[in-house]
Amino acid sequence: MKTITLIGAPIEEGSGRRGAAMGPTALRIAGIDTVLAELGHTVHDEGDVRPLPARDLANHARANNLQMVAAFARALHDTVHDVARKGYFPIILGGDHALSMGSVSGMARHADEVGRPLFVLWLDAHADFNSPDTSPSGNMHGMPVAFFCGEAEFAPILASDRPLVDPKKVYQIGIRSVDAREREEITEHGVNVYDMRAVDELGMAQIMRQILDEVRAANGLLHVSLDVDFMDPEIAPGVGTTVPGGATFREAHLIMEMLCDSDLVSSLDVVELNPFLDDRGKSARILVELTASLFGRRILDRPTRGA
Ligand code: HAR
Ligand code: MN
Ligand code: MN
Ligand code: MN
Repeated sequence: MKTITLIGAPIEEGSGRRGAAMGPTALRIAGIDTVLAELGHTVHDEGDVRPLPARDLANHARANNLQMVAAFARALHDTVHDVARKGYFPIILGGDHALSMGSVSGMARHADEVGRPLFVLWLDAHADFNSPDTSPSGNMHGMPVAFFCGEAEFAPILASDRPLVDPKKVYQIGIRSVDAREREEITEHGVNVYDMRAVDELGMAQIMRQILDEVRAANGLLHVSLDVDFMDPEIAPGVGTTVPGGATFREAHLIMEMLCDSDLVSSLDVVELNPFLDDRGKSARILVELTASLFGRRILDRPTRGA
């Protein structure tokens, strides 16, 4: 059993519209804390992080709301690092995906301290590998992976000596919307991308086995970042950037069960939920279901676990 710390991150300034700031509240109303406690875990809810003022940063024409994004990134970096250092499992309740600039870099600092490599599993329709230089929109929720992999064009959102994530240790599944210059970047940096075609050709189980084998062989920590738009809009409409052709509930569920069996996961972001666009709490409830599967809810006991 784990000790889990819930950290709300009500940021919406990284996306192009309002509503994601209500995400943490919707996940709490959908019962994320009680579901985890019923599975036997100890759950602490830290409430929402308080963004630290980032008045040292000037406005940036190609990085919308840079000050607020940086404020959340700084607060989350410190909080997530602190929680992980105490041996607790942080779950970050988003909030838009720009928050991963802080959560992933906080985990990278922790991984550095314990001398283990950090791997990232990015479940998303989007690669989120734009920088202010390449982004067509300037929306910073399309930039976190480039940021924590150390792309140079960013303003000093976090200290420049922060530990970075090796792009070859980033695994993305579900990708089906990539911008032209972003595509060049992910190839050049060697990000491991399983797009929707790969999911169809290989199947989710084989993809997950490959990834988990890599993490296990390297004795790595694994941070999971779950974007609502990873799933098909039919089952999870509560997100500002729906893309057709997403993961089914069964595929997402299988991922969570395999992650649970692996016992390799150290931290989780649940991001991009926009309750204002949701259909009577449907997407929030699915996210809570998937989180429960990651933490041990199962249909049947399997005779062979962990394989
Ligand atoms: N690639 C597009 C952009 O940079 C859209 C990014 C949307 N990102 C998210 N998170 N919704 O995955 O503007
Ligand atoms: Mn995303
Ligand atoms: Mn997305
Ligand atoms: Mn580059």
